[in-house]
Amino acid sequence: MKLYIYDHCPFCVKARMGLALKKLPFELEILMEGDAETPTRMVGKKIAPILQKDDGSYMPESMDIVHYADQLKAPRLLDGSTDEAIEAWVKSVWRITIRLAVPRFVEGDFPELATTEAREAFRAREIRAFGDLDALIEQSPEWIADINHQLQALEALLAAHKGLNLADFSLFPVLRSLTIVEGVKFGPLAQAYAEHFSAKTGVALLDPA
Ligand SMILES: N[C@@H](CCC(=O)N[C@@H](CS)C(=O)NCC(=O)O)C(=O)O
Repeated sequence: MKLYIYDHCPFCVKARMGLALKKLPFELEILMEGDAETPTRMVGKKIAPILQKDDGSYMPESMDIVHYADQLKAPRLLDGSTDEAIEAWVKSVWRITIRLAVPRFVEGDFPELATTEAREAFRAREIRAFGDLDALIEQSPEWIADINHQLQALEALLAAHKGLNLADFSLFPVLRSLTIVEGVKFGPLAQAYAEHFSAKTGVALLDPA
């Protein structure tokens, strides 16, 4: 199987988690930002992640990929259960997480941005989605303070979180995205959690920028 991703993309992290935690053999292929043709040929639009299955067919949608991977071989990792408190936490921080991460992703050292054309295409699509990226940077201090406050509350949720469930596919991508934000401070449980999933999945944490 081949998984097409953008390295920065939190949805792609979910798919990478699904395949890696199942210990399935797969090739990781970077789609270049600015290359609309390749994903459009595969699934009809510019999107990542995309899984190319062993039969050659293509599957988009991160959680579809996770569930597909989970049924490929025993034992099942997921039984449909989740951790509602962690899901609610992720929901509450998603909006500012993405606004903190995006302007830093645009400047980041990611393989999908390795050409000037790719980086400018990515910048243009994020400006279309989020408006002025400098304004997001200017708002960062208040958002970082908010996130750090929320991260303190996450510690108790992680202390109560046992085993793997669907909430992990929401939480790890968000924490990994936050590792690019200088000044964001994980508590000890969040730090251990992020390092655990990074080691288990091969998804590297990011350098603060
Ligand atoms: N619902 C999709 C969302 C995937 C998604 O939004 N991916 C972004 C990258 S983070 C994307 O490909 N956006 C379209 C683009 O590049 O223009 C999933 O969970 O896989």
